[in-house]
Amino acid sequence: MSGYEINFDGLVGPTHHYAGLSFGNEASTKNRNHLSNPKLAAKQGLLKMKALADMGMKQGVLAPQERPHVPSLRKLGFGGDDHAVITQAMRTSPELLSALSSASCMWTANAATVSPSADSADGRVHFTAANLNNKFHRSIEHETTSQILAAIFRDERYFAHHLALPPVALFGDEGAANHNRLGGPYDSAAVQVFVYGQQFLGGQVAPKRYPARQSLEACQAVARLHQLDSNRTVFVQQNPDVIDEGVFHNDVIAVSNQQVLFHHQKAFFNQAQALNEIREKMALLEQDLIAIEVPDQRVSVGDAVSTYLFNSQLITRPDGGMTIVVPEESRQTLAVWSYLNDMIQMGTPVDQIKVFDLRESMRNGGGPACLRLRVAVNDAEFNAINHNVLMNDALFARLNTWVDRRYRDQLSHQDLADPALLIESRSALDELTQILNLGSVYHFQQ
Ligand code: SUG
Repeated sequence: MSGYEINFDGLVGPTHHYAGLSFGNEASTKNRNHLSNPKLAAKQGLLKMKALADMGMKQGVLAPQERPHVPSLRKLGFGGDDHAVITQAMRTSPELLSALSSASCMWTANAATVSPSADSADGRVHFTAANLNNKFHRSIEHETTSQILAAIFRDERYFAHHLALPPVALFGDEGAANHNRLGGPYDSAAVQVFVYGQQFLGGQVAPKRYPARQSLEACQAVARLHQLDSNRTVFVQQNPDVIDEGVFHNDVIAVSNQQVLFHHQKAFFNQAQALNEIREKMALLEQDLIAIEVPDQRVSVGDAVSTYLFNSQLITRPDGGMTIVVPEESRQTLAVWSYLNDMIQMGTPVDQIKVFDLRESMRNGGGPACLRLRVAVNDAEFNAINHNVLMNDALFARLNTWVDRRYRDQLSHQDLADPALLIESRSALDELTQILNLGSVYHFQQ
């Protein structure tokens, strides 16, 4: 098989905590104010990255961003030196300090939408940073995300970077969490499937209880920027009823890899029609869709949301078989675990299950798939990226030691105002910049 899929996982930042910031994401709401363990969170993530690298997968690391984000606090009127900014924010608006301290950039599925070069008219890999406009704490991520991506994918002959879309609901964009790609080899043309929550101009159907974060208008803009071919692009509406049950991103109810689309019976609006369009467009590329549809009777939407069965990663191993990477919560729920064990006997390419403990991230609504951004590349593109971010034994050991030395094993809301935390986080990122050779992506003063 030619081409590679590289999974870029977000390294959890030193201020990881539970702030209840994401209305519509039930884990985030439920775990508000629980004590967090940033050190454990980072190590759980690193273990997943290392395990995939050990399986022969290409695995990258995306660096966390500076938090608390003092420049944003200053924009909101908090003044004085950095310490004064933080203590003043804690005194007058602890919620704002918490939002601007969120380590949410760890969920790199929301960092950007990525289109491989085989799909784009100019033959380059296109990246559009997601504006994450629906949630204030995430809306500040895209600027640094763009810089980090540009520091990894530097060569303009191969890589094209687009700024985030205008930050309004009409163009609400949550990146690759609402984007699937169906086809054959990673470096051949495939069908890109954009899943939106709501059409804002002239749309009829929308969720009632929770927000639709992704708009059709954003999907269309990204498809234009990435120069995609309309014969190989599909726009599908997510079922608004499942958004109202806590499916805040499409990757909580569906995941794809090559020809396989693993999804719940209630994932999409007009599901049969959506699958037909995908199937027909794949046929133009001489590819057959393998749709694994999970009946509601076997796994309810509620169980899908609480176990993150669909927030799994489907990866193609070097031997050609596929492994499904699920969080421990999927093993803990009988209906889900029994479905998974039946699924690997169904004769589809998915024939192996791997389970990871990602509890620290899961408690904020982030499973295995949320933690990674997929970038499909050919050989020349692979050689052109910054290889210092690729996981191997040496990087794993270095990052583990870095986490051990730099991270706290407990963090409460009160701790966010601790001036020592700001200093610790900045010096940790400073060292990380050198480990990953990222140049000057952070702009703080040491
Ligand atoms: O955007 N949680 C993230 C989880 C993102 C999951 N990503 C994907 N499904 N791809 C979100 O809702 C919670 C932060 C807090 O409440 O402290 C948060 O931002």
